[in-house]
Amino acid sequence: MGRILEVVMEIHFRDINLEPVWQKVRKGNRLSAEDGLRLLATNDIISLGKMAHFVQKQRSGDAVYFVLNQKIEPTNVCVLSCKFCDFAVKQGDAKSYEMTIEAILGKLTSDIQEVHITGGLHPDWEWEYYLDMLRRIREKYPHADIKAFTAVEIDFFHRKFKISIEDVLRQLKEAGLRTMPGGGAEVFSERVRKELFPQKIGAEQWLAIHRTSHRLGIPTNATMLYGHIETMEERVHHLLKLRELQDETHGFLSFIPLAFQPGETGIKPSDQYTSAIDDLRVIAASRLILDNIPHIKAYWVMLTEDVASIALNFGADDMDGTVGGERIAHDAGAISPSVLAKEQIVKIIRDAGKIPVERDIYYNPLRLYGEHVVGKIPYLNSVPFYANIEQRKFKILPVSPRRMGDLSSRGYLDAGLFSLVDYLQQQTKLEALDYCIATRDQVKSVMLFTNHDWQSLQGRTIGIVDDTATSVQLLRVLLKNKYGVHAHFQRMNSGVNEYRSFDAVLLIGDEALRCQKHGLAGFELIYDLASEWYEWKKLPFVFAIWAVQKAVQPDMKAELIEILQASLKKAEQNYTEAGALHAKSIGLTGQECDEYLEGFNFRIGARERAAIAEFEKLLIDLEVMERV
Ligand code: V47
Repeated sequence: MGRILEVVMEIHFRDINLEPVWQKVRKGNRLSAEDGLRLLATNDIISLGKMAHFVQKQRSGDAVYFVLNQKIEPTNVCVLSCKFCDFAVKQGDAKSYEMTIEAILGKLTSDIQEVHITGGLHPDWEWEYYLDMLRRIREKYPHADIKAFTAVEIDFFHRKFKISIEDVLRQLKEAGLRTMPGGGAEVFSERVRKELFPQKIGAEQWLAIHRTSHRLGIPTNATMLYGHIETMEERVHHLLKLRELQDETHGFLSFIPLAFQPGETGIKPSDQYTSAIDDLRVIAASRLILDNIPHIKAYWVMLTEDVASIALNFGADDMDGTVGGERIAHDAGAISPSVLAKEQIVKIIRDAGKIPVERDIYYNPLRLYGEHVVGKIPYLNSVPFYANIEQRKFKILPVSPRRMGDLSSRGYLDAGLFSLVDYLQQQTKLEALDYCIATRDQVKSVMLFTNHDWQSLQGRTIGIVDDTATSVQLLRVLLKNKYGVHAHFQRMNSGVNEYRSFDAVLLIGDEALRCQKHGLAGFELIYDLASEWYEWKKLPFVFAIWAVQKAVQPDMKAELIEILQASLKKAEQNYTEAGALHAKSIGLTGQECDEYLEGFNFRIGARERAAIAEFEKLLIDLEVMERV
């Protein structure tokens, strides 16, 4: 077996202006506008890419996401005349088209996971038509999630139909809207707006609409159209405005840099498209500046497959999807195909050395196309196992506890840090290792936020964050067996939620930690579920346990144990250092990180085994689980 190597990352800079930026990136410090300009000006593309890839790995491990999606552009008739757009035409134009709902339904198939709708601002269509479009899609394809209408369209509906922005969004959500695409942002600059799209909404309204959307529980994406007449300063300003809003709402799922296609727009000669170098610079700089947006998309439609493929090692962790026919970029001369087969996307991602992860609209993994995949709970308390991990053959997939259980039950994972309930349910297939995440008394990251004492939760509705597998069962056990109370549980979306519509909410992981520190608006009381368990049973609580599939070869298993042991040992010498990057990303100080990680036991001992047995017994009594 090989010797365990120190996991260090060195970059040999040709552009020394990048060195101070790298120092900040390594420590998880925020980049300034000046740093952003250095990134966008550098010719040291390889060093820039390495910095962005470092951040990408921290956030997404080896995963690159894609979705089986179908783009629908219901009409190209548009009341606006933006100079950069070759897609829009006026009513009556020989190239104009209008799709009926039947025609839209005709473009969908049952394997489609995401329907992406965006199009021209049609002067005559009624409000009901848009609502009906969403309802009929949901009716015919209930498994397909809808991402529809950019902020420009939302603003158009608001003005045309005299409905407030909030009501436009509420009604669309009720009709089936899940998320909003990021288009229409162009570049946040009044100068550019006046020149290229004077009739279109500006930065303030675009951001206000996304803010409202996030508040209503509709996550969104963000874009930036680059490579036309914008300056580097305007690019950086754009990214900083997005980062600012994300700090406030946490509602952006992904950022998509859109490479300008000059076509016949007249803004630039048609052969002056962006260079691959500039595309990679924008992707990498976005990953580094947007430290709070989870995903960066390499939108192959505009980048080409070749550039998108390289971007997967330059900060991008998402390929968008199969798309199924696109017109906005192609009408402006994009040379990419207008559809990619799933197999081609999988190949591009594999060739980039990543795990192809087929996802849903919220980035929950549905299927994996890779080998030797180890699941990682993406919360601070799992960091000791991964901070110093030397991966060797293994690839790391960050995935919520509940989804990890699901992927494992379908044979997609070799090993992982499983939520206890999933391990207990899959004991016939999984073999436990001696490592776990167990509390001593409190946990600080599995918290119930409410305004009611335990007894008064009787008959009330508790919102349960989508990620949890074990915590929700612990809550059930506490309510029933400790307090004799029955409450209703309702799963919440991943992403942003309207927490106030519940009598209580159960949060876990980083979000719980953040809310434990800063409070959750609308809720006065916070219960720590591990403290509740400890008071009752005088035992630790084991939230997660390391396990490998029994089918995994013994040498692979031994190798995994060896590298886990080494990572944990190193982390235990200095929790502050091991968790620094992660802790900073959720607003914790080094000392808070240290105190938090000190509160766990990462190895299974006699008391942890007793705690597992006790919890298993309670679950069987509650008929949550059958005896395995
Ligand atoms: O808003 C228009 C841009 C956008 C051109 O949210 C052009 O997941 C390049 O927003 N060259 C629509 N771009 C596409 C879009 C999008 C794409 C993929 C994923 C998502 C998402 C969103 O295309 C428009 C506009 O900014 N656009 N003309 C052009 N000539």
